[in-house]
Amino acid sequence: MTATGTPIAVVTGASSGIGAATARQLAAAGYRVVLTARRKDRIEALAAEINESGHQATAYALDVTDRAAVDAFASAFRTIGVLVNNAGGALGADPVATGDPADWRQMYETNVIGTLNVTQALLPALDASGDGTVVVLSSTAGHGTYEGGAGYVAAKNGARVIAETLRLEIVGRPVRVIEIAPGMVKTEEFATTRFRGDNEKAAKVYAGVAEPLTADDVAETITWAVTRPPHVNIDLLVVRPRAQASNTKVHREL
Ligand code: 8X3
Repeated sequence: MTATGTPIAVVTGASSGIGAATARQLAAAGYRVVLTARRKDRIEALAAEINESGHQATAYALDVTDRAAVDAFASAFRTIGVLVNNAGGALGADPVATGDPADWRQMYETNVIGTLNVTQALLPALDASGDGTVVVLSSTAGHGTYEGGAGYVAAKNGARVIAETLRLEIVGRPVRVIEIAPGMVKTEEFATTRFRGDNEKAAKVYAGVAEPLTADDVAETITWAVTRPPHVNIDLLVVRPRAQASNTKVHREL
């Protein structure tokens, strides 16, 4: 708790998409939200928007793969109520035979090492709150593979394993570990980042899908899970659009 008694929620990757939507919703739910991302201008603008709406937010530019920077960030907090490990993403959709190892490495760095860095650094402050919550945004990709997905699937399996293992290791301490695994979510950047700005390829991901999930849909599931009473641990919440029955079975109206 802070001096004013308002619990803090740290959201990584808060500059857009699910992270930004989660920051808005957790702020509305009564948390003082700390927005982190590499792009300072974006998180500062979002923090200003949240503050103007009467809620509380601050922005802190942070690259989750930079451990020294993460440690410096963590040293500013004595207690933290919630950590949402949202920073991550996909790069490329090439088959195993031709995938770029540099893409695989970068996905491991952001999705796995980034989550590890921030979770390790903030765990003492989460513990100190007496009622902490760690959220790991994995993906349905962390629960089943698909052609062209191996690099991302491997990285999201890593994120999933952090959540599962940490929950075992800290049982008895006052910290919950929640994994949220979204399927197809249409955000402004996920697919265009994956395809390095190729809008045509990015559009194909969602082609003919009547209603992919939105960032707000996922932020609602995160906020719901986080705001359950402290003794209730939502271990895993898988959320997909109705049109997506599995990673490889999507209804498209083309
Ligand atoms: C995103 C889901 O299907 O693009 O995390 O791997 S998918």
